[in-house]
Amino acid sequence: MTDSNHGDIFNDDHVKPFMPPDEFKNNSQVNDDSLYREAQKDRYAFWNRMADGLDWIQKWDKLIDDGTSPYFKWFINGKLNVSANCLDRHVENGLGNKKALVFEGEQGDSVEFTYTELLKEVCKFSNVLKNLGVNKGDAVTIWMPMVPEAIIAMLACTRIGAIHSVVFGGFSPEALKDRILDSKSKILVTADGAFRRGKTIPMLDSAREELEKCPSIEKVIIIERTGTPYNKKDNRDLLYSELIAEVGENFAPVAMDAEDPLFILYSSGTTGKPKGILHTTGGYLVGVNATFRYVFDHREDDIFWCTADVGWITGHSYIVYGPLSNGTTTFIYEGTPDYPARDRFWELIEKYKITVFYTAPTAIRSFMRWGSHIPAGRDLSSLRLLGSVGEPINPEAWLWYHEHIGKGRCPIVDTWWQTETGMIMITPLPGVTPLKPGSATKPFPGIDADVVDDRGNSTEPGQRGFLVIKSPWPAMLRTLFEDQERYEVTYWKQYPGIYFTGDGAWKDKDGYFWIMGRVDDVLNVSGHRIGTMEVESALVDHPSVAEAAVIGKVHEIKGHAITAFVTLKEGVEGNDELVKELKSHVGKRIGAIARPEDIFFTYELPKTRSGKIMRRLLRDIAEKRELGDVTTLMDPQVVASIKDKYGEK
Ligand code: 7RM
Repeated sequence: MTDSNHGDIFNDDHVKPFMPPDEFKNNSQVNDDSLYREAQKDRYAFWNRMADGLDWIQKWDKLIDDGTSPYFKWFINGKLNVSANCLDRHVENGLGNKKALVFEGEQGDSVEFTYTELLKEVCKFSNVLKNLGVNKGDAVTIWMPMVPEAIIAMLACTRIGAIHSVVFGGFSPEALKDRILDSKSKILVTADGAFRRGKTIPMLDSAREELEKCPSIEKVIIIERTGTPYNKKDNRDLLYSELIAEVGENFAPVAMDAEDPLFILYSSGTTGKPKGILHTTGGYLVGVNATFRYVFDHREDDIFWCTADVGWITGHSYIVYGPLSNGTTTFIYEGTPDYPARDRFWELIEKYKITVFYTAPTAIRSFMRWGSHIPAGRDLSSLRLLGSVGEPINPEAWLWYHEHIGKGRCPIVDTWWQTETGMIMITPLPGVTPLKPGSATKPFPGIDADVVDDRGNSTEPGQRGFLVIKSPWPAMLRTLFEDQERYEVTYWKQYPGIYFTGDGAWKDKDGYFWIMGRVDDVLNVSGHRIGTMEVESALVDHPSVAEAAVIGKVHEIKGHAITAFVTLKEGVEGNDELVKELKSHVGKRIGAIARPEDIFFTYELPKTRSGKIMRRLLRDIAEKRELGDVTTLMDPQVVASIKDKYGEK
């Protein structure tokens, strides 16, 4: 362990579990331990049955090939199409007039698509992509605000068998460029601009220069969302509205192999370069389809709202593929919770009669701070189930959510998972599992999770260790795009044959998992994963900066607040002006979410004798703790000087 808490004993004796309310239990998908028992008896037979729930063009001849760990294959020789599973089969089954996607814009505008209508839009956009030369296996980058076209574009890619790479709309043009270069996308789908708290933010126009550095991009398809002006580049830029007006409304879904790539999603790691997490077709869809059904207790009349952006894995799996493959109505909102007023989310729940609401602890902590009188002013009686994802939820926030949003009636599913896992891994089943606020409870049926010590042995109850997954699961990442070595080193080297999550955790005497957050240098800022190294690389590439160390200071609302310690080059003076400049420099390199909250200049960074920056010390200073062991420090003077500076602020 890198941490000073090694060996601590935890217990939850003070926790009184919340039982599933009878009314919920009696109407739920599962209300006994049958799924757990089925999977325990034979994990593979369980996944086999889960896969049977999808439409396969050709059935698999073997469930899994695990002979070449860590390169697992699932549903060998199975053929299917993701968009056909999310759309066509529901229309064929008589759900054509059911709402598939409901959208509300920041301005209060609203659009709804039935399954028949969404299928038509997806077919049209598939034709557009095909006409532009996009084929099976080609990469398409999608950099968009939260509008229906983002989802239509994703589904159209899956219909053709093109690999989508959705880049979060809040990432900067430079971050977009890096991801386009890595994936070698031919096409970029983007917008003229995005609405943000009543203002418009330019998108395409802001990316103009960076796109010049992307030789793979042949065409840019533009959704005109805000009317923000941009210079149209001849022979490259095309309007979405014009393109779809010219094409047919049918497009036959392409039969994809279960192991054909479905999408790449870039995620922060411990180096400056983001990792291209690769998911494949069959296993991913089986995993998100089954977890959506059982974790969110799918019911025919649900209106499901996951507040994530489609640019994150939560959006991929539980706005798009999980809900739609189950024939659910999925709701999306373009804006933020505090515009035009702080009751915007509750207004939407009231207006659309949302039944299942899935959000992040950072949002819940903001709602708490704004006050319970705000949700109290709206009718939330349509809600029946709540979810949490993205970081550990503190019991105080859990209890507030349960009382003030769920009114004591709604179970909360605290779902632990990662971009890499593709699907929810540790979670309650809401009609079955007694809930303990702050615990993600137990592994989903078929998931072989454990907490282990340095040597890979299971820890005793209450003993802190590392969270690992000991057997493969269908929606697991298959590799890092064009970087097998990094895939092996990051996830499979710590414990051979076992997937290393990078999270610390402990189990209690009832086998409940308590996740404690990352053990590596990845920060969690408002539920977004940001690598300390990414921010450090952005800082050191500024001409005034010699060296930088970035830490996450514990923050009440955001989880972590980014704090940077910077040494400047000879002769450069550190002043407020430069602080501002560096903050905006990082914003430009990565995106506003990665802007440091505080920057401190120091003549040296605290380092070990081997030259490793001691971020732990900086964290202790930032959080005003007694400093731990400093004996390995190269120059003890440095700490005194940093402490002085820190105190000045
Ligand atoms: C879904 C998502 C993954 C990291 C993961 C954890 C943290 C996510 C929870 C959680 C405690 C949770 N994917 N995390 N969910 N920690 N309880 N319910 O967020 O790739 O962006 O982040 O997020 O540290 O490793 S992610």
